[in-house]
Amino acid sequence: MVSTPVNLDTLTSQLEALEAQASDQIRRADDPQALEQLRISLLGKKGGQLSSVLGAMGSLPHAQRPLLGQRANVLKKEIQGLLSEQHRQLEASALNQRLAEEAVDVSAPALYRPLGHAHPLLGTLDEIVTIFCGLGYRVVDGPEIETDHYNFSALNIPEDHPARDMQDTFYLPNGELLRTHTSPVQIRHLERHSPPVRVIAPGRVYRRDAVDATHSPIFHQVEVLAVDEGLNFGHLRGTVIQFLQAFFGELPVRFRASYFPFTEPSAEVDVQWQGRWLEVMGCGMVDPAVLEGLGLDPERWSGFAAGMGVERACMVRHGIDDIRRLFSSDLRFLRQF
Ligand code: 2NM
Repeated sequence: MVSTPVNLDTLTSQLEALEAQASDQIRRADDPQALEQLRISLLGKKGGQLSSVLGAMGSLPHAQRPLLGQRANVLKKEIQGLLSEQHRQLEASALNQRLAEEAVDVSAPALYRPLGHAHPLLGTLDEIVTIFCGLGYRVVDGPEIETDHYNFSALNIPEDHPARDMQDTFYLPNGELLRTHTSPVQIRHLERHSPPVRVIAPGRVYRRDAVDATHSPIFHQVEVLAVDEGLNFGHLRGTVIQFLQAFFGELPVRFRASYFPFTEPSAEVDVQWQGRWLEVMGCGMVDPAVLEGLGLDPERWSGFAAGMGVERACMVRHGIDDIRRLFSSDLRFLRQF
């Protein structure tokens, strides 16, 4: 193989050509792998373009070698500088591109997620239950289909009482009935638990009432019962006032003498709400006949009881003028609560 003649000028111009070519190629390398390939092709120890020029240096006279070596070194540094600057720019633009792709517009409107909430009636029921639980009462429940015994007889309601009439109570073909109050739950509880007893019985009750602004054949009650030694009307009164002021706020409360077959004495309770007296509860001392029917000695045990309509409490509390709104499922109404 005949080697091409080399001299300082040809090698110098090769370096100059390499410099021009390298800076052009480096500027155009548009990804890190291409840039690495380029580095190998320019500066690689074996077969790199700079190494080829330096390899040819061996044919130069000794005196000329340092000069060319120096120029080659300068070029090597320059190429390295260009490579690392281009590398830095590629990294920076890759980062900018990722940031642009992953950008989140925090000002964009959120997806609409409809969020439900308690129906005002159940909200009211929850509050009532929470207040009595705070006073040490337990929640009990029982069947909505009842017998004449639990709904009436055990509560001292006589055979000829109008509440037993077909006009007032829903009877089933088999002689059972839909409970007209939650008192039967308390009778059932007392059959199985000896006093002292403090329970509340919330639940749905049924009466054959024509629907109007204040009546619905299905409504909800909470009944309260305490049986213990030494309970008197003062305990009843204190408990009722405590509850009503927790539920409605610190407003005036009054008791009016009344009558229920299952309590003696009995009272109706009014609260003064926005200047008007409104009846919100019935209550009384459990009639000794009811206790006796359960095998409890009325000389030893006494009890007090109270009952209230949840719809009514809810309506007074929220200023709702028609009970039918509570059963209408009209979202324009329900969303107000
Ligand atoms: C009321 C009013 C007065 C009551 C009585 C009883 C029981 F089971 F102990 F006899 N439970 N609830 C009662 C008493 C209910 O509602 C207006």
